[in-house]
Amino acid sequence: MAVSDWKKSVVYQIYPKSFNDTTGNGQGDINGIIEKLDYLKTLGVDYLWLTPVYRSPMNDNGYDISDYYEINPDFGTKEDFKRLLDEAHARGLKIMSDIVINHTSTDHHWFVESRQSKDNPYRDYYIWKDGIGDNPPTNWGSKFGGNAWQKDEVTGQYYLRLFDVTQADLNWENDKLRREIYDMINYWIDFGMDGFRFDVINLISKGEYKNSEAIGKEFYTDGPRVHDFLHELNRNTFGDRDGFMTVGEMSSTTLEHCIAYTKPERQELSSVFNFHHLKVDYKDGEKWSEMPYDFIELKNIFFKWQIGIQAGGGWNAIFWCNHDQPRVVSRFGNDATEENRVKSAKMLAIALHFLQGTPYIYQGEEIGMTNLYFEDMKQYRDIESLNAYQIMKERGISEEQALRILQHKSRDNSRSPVQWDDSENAGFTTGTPWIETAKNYQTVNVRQALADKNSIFYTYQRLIELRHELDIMTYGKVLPLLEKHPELFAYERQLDDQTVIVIANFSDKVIYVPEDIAIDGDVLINNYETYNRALQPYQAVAIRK
Ligand code: TEU
Repeated sequence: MAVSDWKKSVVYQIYPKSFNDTTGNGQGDINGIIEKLDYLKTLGVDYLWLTPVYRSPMNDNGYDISDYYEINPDFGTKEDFKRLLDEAHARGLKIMSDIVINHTSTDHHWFVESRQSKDNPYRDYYIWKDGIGDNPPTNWGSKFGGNAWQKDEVTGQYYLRLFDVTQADLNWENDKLRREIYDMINYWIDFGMDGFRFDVINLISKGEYKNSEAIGKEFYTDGPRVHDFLHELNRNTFGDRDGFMTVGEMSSTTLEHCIAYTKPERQELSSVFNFHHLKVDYKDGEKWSEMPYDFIELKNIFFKWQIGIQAGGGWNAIFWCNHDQPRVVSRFGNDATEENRVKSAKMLAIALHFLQGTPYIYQGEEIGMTNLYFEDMKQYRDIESLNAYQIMKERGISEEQALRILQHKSRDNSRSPVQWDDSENAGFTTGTPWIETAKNYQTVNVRQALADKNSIFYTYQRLIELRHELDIMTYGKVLPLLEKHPELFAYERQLDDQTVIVIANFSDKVIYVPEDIAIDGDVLINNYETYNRALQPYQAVAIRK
């Protein structure tokens, strides 16, 4: 059922390169998405978020755009994209496009022009600075390793690149550049788009260019004009379009800024992604490390943001996984046995989907796809992972440990082909996939999931139905329970005279629910046949009281 209230919507994220290949070239494409629209309609989602399909050299799989107005031929034509919009709309599905306006590919004609000379009309579309002696303008670090400034021989100046050397940061202080961005956004809105995900959008306002005690985040994260720029973007593009949903990806942000980004009266964004909960297995904040995840910290972060955003009148995305994160069932669940994989995947879904916010389901999460456990560096494709491997070795980490860390943290874990069935390459392609398919595709696949009424798929389908039906899931007050309990994730939602309680056992042991927690009521969803105070391993239950 199409929901009129966007706050009751559920979003499904598609990474087109790994979703479904209809040409046999080993890469997913737009026609492959069209082929699966009925499957997504069966799941019950409302929006489809496509990661970038614009023209790109694909150094960062599309997050390095070289032409905002053209579709990457690897994915298809603009006519294919228009047909996807039409076919989705015919099914009551909406399309949210991922747009990268913090940086472009260095292949973009703006950058090709900009680097020609210091007085080129496009020079100021990017951030060029003189070095200091033989050193870069500042000591900032790139998120993909190395210094954040790249020296360009043509003029001898450095350009800022917070990500890869082939991703040059745009200069949002330039009014003409901003106008070009707004014109492009309006082009795609007029084309039929229903929403945007804005990549690293809280990095667009760079503050002072000074040396940092760390890697420089403090100067450009949630920068001095970021809210002005977002308000101007809103007013010049999607702001007055009813039902148009936007979500900003916020790198290393704060609760206060996220409330400001999403309070409707500020006319900035509808919602935001933040990632604090996905750093609880970073040792001393270092992603490329080994550490069991901190369950109490995970709960603390969830509840801090749930209560803070709700009190502040903002709106959050709620999610476990995306194309940059490892598979959630391997990370916070248990993929060691088939029974634990299924039980813990359902538990994680139930624990998340009763929270307040817009739920995002990453492709394959609905069937419990797992990490890949690659054993050879030749299997990896992700630029961040390949850079990280070199950096870990330079830090003295052994090849064996670096490979083990990648097995748990690499973005490639979520970028393997969607497992459609048990045929070769899991039905993803008739060719050679651009990245290997997970070994377990013969048992973990969509066809098996649809045929099994007890599969993870039907847990997600039921949770989406409940989100559409029950106002309490969208508007209910969030009350944490058992915040310091070492195994149970529990909370209540309250709306008018209704209460829903959710209790999830994150452990592989039988855990007893304390007597002061009332668990009587009618079961909305349960990943076991029955429930009582002795919750079974990975049992989750939602009860309406
Ligand atoms: O990611 C933002 C970002 O900060 C990434 O470094 C990501 O959080 C990190 O890889 C997690 O370990 C966005 C896109 O989602 C990502 O795919 C792009 O590579 C990045 O921006 C640059 O556009």
